[in-house]
Amino acid sequence: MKKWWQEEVVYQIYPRSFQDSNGDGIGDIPGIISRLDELKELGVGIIWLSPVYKSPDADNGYDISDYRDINPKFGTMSDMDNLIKEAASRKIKIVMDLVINHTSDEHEWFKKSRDKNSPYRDYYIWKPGNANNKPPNNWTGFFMGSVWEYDEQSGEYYLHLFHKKQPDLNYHNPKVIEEIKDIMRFWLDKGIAGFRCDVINIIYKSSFANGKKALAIRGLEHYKSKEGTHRILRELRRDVLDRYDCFTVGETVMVDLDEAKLLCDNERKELDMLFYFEHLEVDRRIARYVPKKFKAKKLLAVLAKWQQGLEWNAVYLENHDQPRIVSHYGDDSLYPERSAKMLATMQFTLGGTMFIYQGQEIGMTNFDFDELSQLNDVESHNIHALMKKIGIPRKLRWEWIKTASRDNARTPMQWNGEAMAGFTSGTPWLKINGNYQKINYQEQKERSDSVLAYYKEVIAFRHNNDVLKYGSFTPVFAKGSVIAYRRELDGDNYLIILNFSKKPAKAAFKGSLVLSNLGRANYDGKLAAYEAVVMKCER
Ligand code: ISL
Ligand code: CA
Repeated sequence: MKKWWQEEVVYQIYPRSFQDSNGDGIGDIPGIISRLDELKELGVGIIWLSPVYKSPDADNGYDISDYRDINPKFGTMSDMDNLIKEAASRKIKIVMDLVINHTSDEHEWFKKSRDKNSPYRDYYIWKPGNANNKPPNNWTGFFMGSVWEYDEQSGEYYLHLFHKKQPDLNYHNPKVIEEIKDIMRFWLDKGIAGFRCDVINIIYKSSFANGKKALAIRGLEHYKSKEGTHRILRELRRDVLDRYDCFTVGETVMVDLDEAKLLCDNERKELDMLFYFEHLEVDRRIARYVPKKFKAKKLLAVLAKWQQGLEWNAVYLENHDQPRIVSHYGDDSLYPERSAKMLATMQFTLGGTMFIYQGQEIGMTNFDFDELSQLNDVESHNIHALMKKIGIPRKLRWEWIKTASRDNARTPMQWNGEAMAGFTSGTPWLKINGNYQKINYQEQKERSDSVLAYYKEVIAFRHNNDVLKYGSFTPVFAKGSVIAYRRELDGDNYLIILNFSKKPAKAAFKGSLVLSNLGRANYDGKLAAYEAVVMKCER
């Protein structure tokens, strides 16, 4: 059965970088409200808000100190209520980020939990040190280093898979699950339409034994996609989510297809869909920071695997943790607009719910920082320090941080060519990309061959197209930099051909052209640099 959230385009907002309304250099909720019309015009039906809850911002809001309050930097609860209302009046729904693997260490629960005798002690994962009072096991975390932090006050260690200011909740404790249910109800009762569930496949730790040898993230095998997590997801679904008209999309780290199938199989009633990473790691080695050569053929194989493997996909090319797609699989120097449109063509001809990230619709590029000190992201700093420690040469370190830093996607939205790109009247919290006079919303809005215009076109094209939304996916061709795939439903079919290179290429296929990133009227078998064509074919 079709669901409303399968048909909509979801737009991810990273609040601190979207629109500042009061000149403090930090994007905020009133700023978002002031841009709802632009989102409506683009064709967006759902907004996913990265965390706006109260937070000391050790990890930009992914460390929550109060799930029922708003970070004063972003506004107030009444601003939030207003956003939900204003969005609804434009038929836009809001989805919140649900960060429940961990809280902030400044959350009331954790503060109380530091006391061994508190009923909150068991809300988190506390363990005594080993014989020499060294950390309880050898696990290493997502932001590098041991996952254990020693707490003087109680003489024990607590577990944190991320930053030490992000202690992990204890999902062996039923009280924690009840608290989470209440938080979910609180937001659903306000009228939000669902949750993006942060690192949801690692919430349940099934054992605390030492991890096996690993280059990064040692210990993963003890908590990734465990039965305990499946059980909790079903419980949240049964007791809360199924009572509302809402959906969930899980962020599932290092998930493989078999795990993913279990996590979002319709019958099992766990998640509605999930974000996997494999399609963005075609040119990455473990730990995302180490590059390897991009191969279009590999990308097609990965797309085919997930498109065919899951009943329903969550399709995305960017988010706040990833480099900009035009800088990643496109060419942001020679063919910025054309390659951005080629990638838009790819995304919007895949099956699943579409997720785009702020700035993607105008082809924003990676951050042009020229000093490490211009980066804010904790992960970038930690990884850089680690690379230095293990002796990676300066030049390589710089290259890797440049391509993979999470701040690549976090620079402020480029609204116009005026001072501070129309983002703020003050000093932005993170430097604005120097290319804002060339790449900005205002300029593109007025130009019919802009990336923005093309996004509007592909969104509208897809809206009325069941083949693209629900059709089957078949890989057809992969040679050099060119890939082709077919989407088919009830005898109707489309062939999509994409060139991932600045070199022209040939791919002999016939059909009537329905979409082109070069504004072509027909296709003669020859592809220009970064060209994309979509053809309707007879079969
Ligand atoms: O971004 C990553 C790759 O370098 C991941 O390791 C990332 O930390 C992982 O995908 C989990 O991300 C989510 O949870 C984190 C938070 O920092 C990210 O912003 C969030 O998307 C902890 O809450
Ligand atoms: Ca502000």
